[in-house]
Amino acid sequence: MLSQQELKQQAADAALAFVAEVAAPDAVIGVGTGSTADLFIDGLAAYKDRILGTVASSERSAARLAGHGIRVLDLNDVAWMPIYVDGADEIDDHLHMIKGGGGALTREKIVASVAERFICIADESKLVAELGAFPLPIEVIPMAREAVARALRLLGGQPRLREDFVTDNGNVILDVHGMRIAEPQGLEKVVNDLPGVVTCGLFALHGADVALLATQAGVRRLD
Ligand code: ABF
Repeated sequence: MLSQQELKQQAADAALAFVAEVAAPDAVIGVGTGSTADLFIDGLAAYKDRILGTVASSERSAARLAGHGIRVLDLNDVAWMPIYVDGADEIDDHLHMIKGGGGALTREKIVASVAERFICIADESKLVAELGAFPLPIEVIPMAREAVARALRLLGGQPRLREDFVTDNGNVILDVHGMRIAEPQGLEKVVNDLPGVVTCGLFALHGADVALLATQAGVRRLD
């Protein structure tokens, strides 16, 4: 029986096959945040001389990349990003995701938006029939916290301020519990439209292109 850590390692290793495929002197790899992404970063070190560099979705991942001597670039200087590799808190079989448990959702969405393909790496416990058991993280500009929280209650959720947490962008996170997410794309639009919301942790309008889900029987690929 493989542990959850070993499963994460398998998913991270599987993503390295995509790196091998796209590696080129001008290729930039988008790198996510979280414990599975950390394992991917460790494996990416072996490819650092075969790519131009990386763009990180958080200060934390940037530090880990730099620790391996992997070049970290400013997104504004990047012309080509064939893949973005990141974990998820939940993913459904349409490859819609909830992300942001680590609080890096805004930069994750920005970097992912530039990449040609989003490769999601996770153990199979993240695969769900319907998103929403994991509280939906929403990054909010601090002065809008209560106004956004009231609007989220009207949408049927119970927002809770993430205590003692400030995002890399200087904002706060509301974690919304109990929200029914029957239509992830519609809800993503509605929440993103609330004044003061920077980003909603639903990645449904642009979900993953490939999911590599580690199971006891090997890595399952969903496209
Ligand atoms: C991130 O990593 C997040 O958006 C998500 O919160 C998280 C998943 O983390 P882990 O791989 O540690 O389960 O990309």
